[in-house]
Amino acid sequence: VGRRQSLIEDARKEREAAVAAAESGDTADHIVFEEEDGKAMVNLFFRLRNTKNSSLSRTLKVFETFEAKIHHLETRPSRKPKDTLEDLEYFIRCEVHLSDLSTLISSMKRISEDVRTTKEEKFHWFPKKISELDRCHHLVTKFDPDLDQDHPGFTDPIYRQRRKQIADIAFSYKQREVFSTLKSLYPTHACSEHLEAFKLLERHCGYNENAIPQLEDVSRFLKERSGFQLRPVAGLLSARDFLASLAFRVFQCTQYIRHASSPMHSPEPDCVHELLGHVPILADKTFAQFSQNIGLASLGATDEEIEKLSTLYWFTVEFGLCKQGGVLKAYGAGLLSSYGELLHSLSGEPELREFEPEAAAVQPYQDQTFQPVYFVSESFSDAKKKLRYALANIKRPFSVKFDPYTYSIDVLDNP
Ligand code: HBI
Ligand code: NLE
Ligand code: FE
Repeated sequence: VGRRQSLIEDARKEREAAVAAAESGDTADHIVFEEEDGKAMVNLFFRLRNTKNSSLSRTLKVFETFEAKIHHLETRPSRKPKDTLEDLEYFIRCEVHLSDLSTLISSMKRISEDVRTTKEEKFHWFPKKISELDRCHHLVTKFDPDLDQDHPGFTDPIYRQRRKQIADIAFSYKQREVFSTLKSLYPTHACSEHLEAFKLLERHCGYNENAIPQLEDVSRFLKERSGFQLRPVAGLLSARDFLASLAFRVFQCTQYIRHASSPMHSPEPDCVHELLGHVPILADKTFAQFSQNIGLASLGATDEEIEKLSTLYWFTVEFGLCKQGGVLKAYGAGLLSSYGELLHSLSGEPELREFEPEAAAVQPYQDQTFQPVYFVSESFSDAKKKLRYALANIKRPFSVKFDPYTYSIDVLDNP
C-alpha cells in the first residue's frame, strides 16, 4: 500500500508540474516522446468561458478530427479575476501526429481562450517521404461550401453531399504501399515461376504501384500463357462454386481492395490477393493444370469431398511452399499477397511437412490469422503427380472431361 501510495503521489506531482508548465507556456522539454511514426505526446492548456459558443464537446470534436488520443483531461475553475465559477480551465495531455499539431492548435485558438502548449514547435513538421504526403491534407476552409455562407453551393444540400463524398475519397487516399512492399520480398521469397510471370505483368499489363490493372488486360495475358481467364466476383464464394469455375480454367477475381488500416494482411480475398498472389502463378502451365484438376474433381462431389478438396486447395494453391535449388520458396497466393504471412512462413518458426495430398486434405486450417503448418512440395510437377493419384481415389458414378474447343464438360457414365 505504501508503494502504491507513493506511485500515486509521484504521478500527481508529475501532472501538476506538467499543468504548471503548460499554463506558463514554458517551451522547454516539450516533446515527451516522438515515435518513429511521427507522433508526439503534447500537453495543452486552455480556458472555456461558460457561453453558448464554447463547449467542451465542441472542443473535443477538434481532437477527434485530428485523431488526437486523449490520455488525460482535468478541469478546475478559472483563476481569471473576471471569470465566474462556471468558466473552466482545462489541461489535456494527448497523443497527436506532428503533421496535425499546428492545425490542431490553431483550431483550438479559434474556439477557446488562453491556449498554451508545452509543445510549440521549433520548426514545422514537413514530409520526408512521398508516402507522407498522405498526411498533407489540411484544408483551408475559407471557401468550404459547408462553412462559407457566401459559397454559391451553400444552400444546395445535394451539391454539398457530393462534395463531401469527393472529399472523403481524397482524405482516405493512401499511396499504394502494398505493391512496393511485397515486390521487395519476392526476389528472396517467391518461387521462380512467380518471379518470371511478375516481370512480364509489369512489362505488359500495367502492374505498378500507382494503379490497379484492368481485369480485362490481365485476363488476356493469362489466357495466352496458360489458358486461364478471369471473371469478376463480388466476394467470397462457396467452395463448391469457386472450385467449379477452376474446372473451366476460369478464376473468379474479387474487385475490391483491403481496408487501408491493414495493408499487410487481409482475412478474405481482395484484388491485391488475386493480382499479386494468384495471377502470376496461374500463368504457369503445370500449375494451371494442377488447379483445373482440383476443379474437375469437385464437379458433382459430395459435401465431404468438397470440404477435403478445398482444404487441399488451401494448403497448396493458397499456402503452398516448394523447394527450388535447395531453398524454400512460396508459391501459395495467400502467402504472396500477405507481407506478414510471407515472412512468417519462411521464418523457420512454423511447422513444415512434406506435401501429401491425403494428409493436407484433412489438416485443420486457419482463416483468421497465419497458418501454424505448411506443406512443402518438391516441384509443381511432383505436386501435380501426387494430386492425380489422390484424386483417382475419389469415386463418382460418372467421370468428367473438359472439352477445350467448346469450353464444356463431357460427362461419361461409368459402367
Ligand atoms: N471465393 N471469391 C473467392 N475467392 C477465393 O479465392 C475463394 C472463394 N471461395 C472459397 C475459396 N477461395 C477457397 O478457400 C476454397 O474453399 C476453395
Ligand atoms: N491473407 C491473404 C492476404 O492478406 O492477402 C488473403 C488470403 C485469402 C485466402
Ligand atoms: Fe485465393
